[in-house]
Amino acid sequence: MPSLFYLILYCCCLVGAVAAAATFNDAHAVTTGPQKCKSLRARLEWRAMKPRQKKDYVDAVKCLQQIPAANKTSVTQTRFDELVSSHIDFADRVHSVGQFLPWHRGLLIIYERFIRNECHYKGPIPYWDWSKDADRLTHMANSSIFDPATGFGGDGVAGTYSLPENYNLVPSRVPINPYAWKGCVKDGPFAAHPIVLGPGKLVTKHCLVRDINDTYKEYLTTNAVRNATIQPSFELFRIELEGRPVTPTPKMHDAAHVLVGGDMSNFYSSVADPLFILHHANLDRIWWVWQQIKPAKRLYEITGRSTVAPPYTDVTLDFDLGFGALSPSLKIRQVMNIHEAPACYTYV
Ligand SMILES: *[C@@H]1O[C@H](CO)[C@@H](O)[C@H](O)[C@H]1NC(C)=O
Ligand SMILES: *[C@@H]1O[C@H](CO)[C@@H](O)[C@H](O)[C@H]1NC(C)=O
Ligand SMILES: *[C@@H]1O[C@H](CO)[C@@H](O)[C@H](O)[C@H]1NC(C)=O
Ligand SMILES: *[C@@H]1O[C@H](CO)[C@@H](O)[C@H](O)[C@H]1NC(C)=O
Ligand SMILES: [Cu+2]
Repeated sequence: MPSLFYLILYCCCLVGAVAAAATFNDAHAVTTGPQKCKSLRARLEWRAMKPRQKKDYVDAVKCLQQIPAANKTSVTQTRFDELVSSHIDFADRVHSVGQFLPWHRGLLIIYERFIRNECHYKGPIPYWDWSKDADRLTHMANSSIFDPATGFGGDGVAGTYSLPENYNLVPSRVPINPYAWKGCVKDGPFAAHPIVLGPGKLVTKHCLVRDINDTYKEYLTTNAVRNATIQPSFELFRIELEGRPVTPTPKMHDAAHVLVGGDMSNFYSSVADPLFILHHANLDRIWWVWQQIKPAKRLYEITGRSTVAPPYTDVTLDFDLGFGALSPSLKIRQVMNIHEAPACYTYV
């Protein structure tokens, strides 16, 4: 089982943008106290969204995949690429550590800001509550999240994609799992969009690849969620959710990444699959559920190492998350309470 973990991928983040709240830049003003929100944007489960909202959301993602990068480089052509690139650059530092959840919450906040400010998206950020699917006996690929018309497209088509010959030549702490690249997604809204980043740290133009594997369903059930939310401390909760550095079986973060497979299963470049945002919004929601069980203690509870390798240091609320050229940094303290700016969202 431990070998699974090396193949497993990671995750990421979302952002929930809000309509009328304080702007992101306001929140960056030099200030100490909590930043109030004018209103809270609700994040909804994908299936609770109306057909029109789903279409608008997909259009917003496509918009991000079209508009030019703010800082065009040889590898980042679009705004969407810049999100993928930030995760590739930070992946080794923001998984298996105390800042795992805050960093991904921050990435989603930035993402929401992009689609709202640059793509004029006004609707909710969706999350994918995979437990609704995992609790059933049906195949995961039958979930409506993978529906070509009302979802994100389906499984990869076998034999339509091969990893490049040199896929393991770029040094990476978490190698590409060569057994999770069944084929190109041939239906749904993202079938025609070429991905330029990944797999992993490679830069190769390729189709969106998936390899849906029901083996991981059992780690995504309502019981699995409960096993996390009953944990008494942040560190125990984070490990039960993330499964890192090492747990004997896969945990939810890794399980949904590897269940989808392909791009989504890669530790570095998983943001390339639009489902990344919905998966991380769900993890973020589960963290919020855990925080709300004992808000007085948990709203600002952050513990764990901030470094993956020695010398170890402990994470604090003043830790700078850092997103590279993507965005000004955020301190952990700024993302702990989603009802304060710059977050200003809630889960329903
Ligand atoms: C999956 O969906 C297909 C097509 O709707 C259906 O024929 C099949 O029975 C379903 N199988 C499972 C196990 O969910
Ligand atoms: C699903 O994943 C398991 C565990 O990694 C693996 O043994 C199995 O071959 C995979 N199934 C398919 C159809 O790829
Ligand atoms: C939940 O925790 C129990 C007790 O440790 C364990 O037996 C069970 O396998 C866990 N279930 C999941 C889905 O993680
Ligand atoms: C653009 O990206 C490069 C490479 O990541 C970085 O060195 C530079 O600071 C960035 N420029 C801006 C304006 O963000
Ligand atoms: Cu991640």
